[in-house]
Amino acid sequence: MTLAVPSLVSTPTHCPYCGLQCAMNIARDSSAADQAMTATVTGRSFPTNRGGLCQKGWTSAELLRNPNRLTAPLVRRDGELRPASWDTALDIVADGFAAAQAEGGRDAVAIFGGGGLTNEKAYQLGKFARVALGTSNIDYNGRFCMSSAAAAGGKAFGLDRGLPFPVSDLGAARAILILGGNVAETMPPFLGHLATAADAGGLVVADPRRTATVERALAGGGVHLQLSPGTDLPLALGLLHLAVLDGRIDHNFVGARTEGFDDAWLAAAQWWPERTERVTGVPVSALRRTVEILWRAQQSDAGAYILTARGAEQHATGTDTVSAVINLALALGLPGRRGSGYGAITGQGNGQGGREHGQKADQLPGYRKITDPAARVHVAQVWGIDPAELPGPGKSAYELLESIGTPGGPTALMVHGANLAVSAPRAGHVVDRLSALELLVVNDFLLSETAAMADVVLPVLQWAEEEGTMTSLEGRVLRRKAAVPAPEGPRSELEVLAGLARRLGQPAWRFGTDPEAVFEELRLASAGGVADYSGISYARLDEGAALHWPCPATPAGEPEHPGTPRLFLDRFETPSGRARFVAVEHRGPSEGMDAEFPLVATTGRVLAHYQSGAQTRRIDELVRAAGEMFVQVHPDTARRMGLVEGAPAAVVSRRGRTEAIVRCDDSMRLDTVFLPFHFAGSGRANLLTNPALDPTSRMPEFKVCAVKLEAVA
Ligand SMILES: Nc1nc2c(c(=O)[nH]1)N[C@H]1C(S)=C(S)[C@@H](COP(=O)(O)OP(=O)(O)OC[C@H]3O[C@@H](n4cnc5c(=O)[nH]c(N)nc54)[C@H](O)[C@@H]3O)O[C@H]1N2
Ligand SMILES: Nc1nc2c(c(=O)[nH]1)N[C@H]1C(S)=C(S)[C@@H](COP(=O)(O)OP(=O)(O)OC[C@H]3O[C@@H](n4cnc5c(=O)[nH]c(N)nc54)[C@H](O)[C@@H]3O)O[C@H]1N2
Ligand code: SF4
Ligand SMILES: [Mo]
Repeated sequence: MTLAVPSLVSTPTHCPYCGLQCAMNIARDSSAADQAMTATVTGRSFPTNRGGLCQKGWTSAELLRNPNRLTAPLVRRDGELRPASWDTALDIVADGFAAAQAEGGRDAVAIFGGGGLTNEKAYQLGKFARVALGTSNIDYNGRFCMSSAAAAGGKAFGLDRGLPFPVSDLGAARAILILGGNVAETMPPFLGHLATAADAGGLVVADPRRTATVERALAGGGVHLQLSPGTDLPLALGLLHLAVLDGRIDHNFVGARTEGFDDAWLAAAQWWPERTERVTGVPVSALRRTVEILWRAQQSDAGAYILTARGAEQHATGTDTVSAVINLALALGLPGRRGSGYGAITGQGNGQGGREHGQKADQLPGYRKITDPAARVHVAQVWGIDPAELPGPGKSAYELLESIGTPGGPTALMVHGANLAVSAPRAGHVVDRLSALELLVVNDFLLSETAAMADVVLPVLQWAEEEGTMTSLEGRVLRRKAAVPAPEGPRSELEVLAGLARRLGQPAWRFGTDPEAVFEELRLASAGGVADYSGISYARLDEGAALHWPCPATPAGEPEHPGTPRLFLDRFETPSGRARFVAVEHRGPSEGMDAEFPLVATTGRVLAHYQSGAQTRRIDELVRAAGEMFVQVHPDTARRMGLVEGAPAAVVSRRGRTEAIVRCDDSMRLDTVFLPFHFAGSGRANLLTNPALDPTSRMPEFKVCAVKLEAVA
């Protein structure tokens, strides 16, 4: 599109950051010598953001002209990272991979991916690992993000799509219960979809903190369930118990569309209201009101939703916790019906697509299982290999990192789109493990803390410099467009993988560099799978079609598939077509508080920063908004520990010590402190966190660890 000023060019695309994938236009002066310098961002009308953006979105053009942008490959020589040519850098990486595999076998090389990668990159990365390297060791940071919700969604519904309905459906609901999500800071435009419920007094938020999202609920007369961290599971069991006691079960729905209620009820039967109050800290009156709010909305046909986010999911009991929440939703008759439902709020920009195309240890494209013989045959045929050559499932993210330097563990690792030195649990130990590698390769466009540790850094293109697709939190596939010319020096990740694959002896046709051609192959690989993209094309997306997967190809001459905005309306994707209740028991956090570590630390996000902060800590406006690591604590707790507002403190756990500025807040629970995980160095929240893993999803316990506070001179 050309605007009034002839040299001004505007490109419609989407935000680089979170899963809401707000729509934006990027305008640039095409006559400027450095067009990125002229790039400006404006919000674009779109159902998820309705023209709005958050502070991170508004400032995102700064990423395109960041003075710290990596422009040349870096190779470590004499202990220092020094610029090198692409050929030299790729030769070193390919030779290093070959040497590692000659010594330690195929699995000696590991790949770590990210939920921010486009569908095309995530797909190609999975193929690169399985085919060019033949390694089973590939996993990604989505393991730290959506894995518990995905596992529980799969168990209950036979399919995991974060929101099985469009976000905008929430706008009609009169009641919404959010467990462990602070969307006012993590997806501000999302709040708009909660307005009807919030204004009707129907927004209920379970969070140990009185967050901005909680404030929005309370302003409209809603409810704050200020639970103790790690007690969402008994909270959900207690709510189910109350629903039964008060006769708030949709028996018709439970009878017709579900199975397994009796066992789920047996587990919830012991969670009488007073016991639930004792364990969670939430008063019985608030529990009862929550059930009443949800039930009344469901009965009135205005609709009710239950949503989970990381606060409820990032626990070693995360999968069971989400199962307990889904059980409650099923008992109330919410899922699989128009205007009501359960959903998990996907976090990363491509957190949804990133978990469908094969960068997860146990997965092949199309959300297929790598252990499924039919899936192996299908994908191997698309890739032009023998199914027997495909490796089996590999280790989960933390287990993969932990196995570095152990007998049989990987000796070379290549990272795409994650900053593990900051964001992985027990980060001190993870940094030790990364240091034990023979070869660490990091692909990034900035020198993240992890890139700074690497032996080879490969500078890649970013977001608005290349084409691709993303799949948003509502399962809608979106076009990401090149909105500014790519700078000299960096290469697209597809080119990096192609260059390495060729050096590893792969034929050129198998690792192409054109995103659309990779997408065309992804369509074939996904055809017939759970996440079927075969009916989606760049052309359809560019025409503006709203395509939510599954969207299978249709025979020639027939109309194209319209996509599936709403899942489960007729049947669930289980063999019986019924949703499954999963009976779960409360186990509690892995680590207990004691006299030495008397407080619970929980971790999360603030508005101004994204994830490890690698991108947002380099944008002045965001640094001004939130520049330093802090610990949020009740003033009485601070006083008890000898601390005052604004003073530096050390937060100490059984694994490490983090330095933070004390921020007193009298709405905090006395037993809980909160730390953002966006800061680096000695301010890393993850120096403290507990890598206890969920037995099913292998999600680490990011949201609970035992700590003490100490004054710092
Ligand atoms: N500004 C910003 N936005 C982001 C991101 C970002 O880094 N910064 N990241 C994106 C990504 S990848 C993700 S995954 C999403 C995450 O989005 P959210 O899940 O909304 O974010 P968090 O801050 O991790 O956690 C939400 C809330 O959980 C609460 N909490 C802590 N422990 C518990 C508990 O045991 N139970 C309950 N019920 N609540 C608890 C915290 O107090 C916090 O307010 O955000 C996305 N959007
Ligand atoms: N304590 C604690 N820890 C947490 C969490 C928590 O709540 N508490 N949350 C967890 C969650 S939900 C998540 S999602 C993770 C996220 O944590 P990380 O995985 O560290 O995520 P980012 O900071 O987004 O890191 C992405 C990196 O990749 C780069 N990058 C961006 N796009 C691309 C690309 O296309 N290609 C390549 N090669 N690089 C790219 C960025 O510059 C950045 O350096 O953190 C987890 N860690
Ligand atoms: S809410 Fe998420 S997608 Fe929207 S502007 Fe903010 S960071 Fe970007
Ligand atoms: Mo995430």
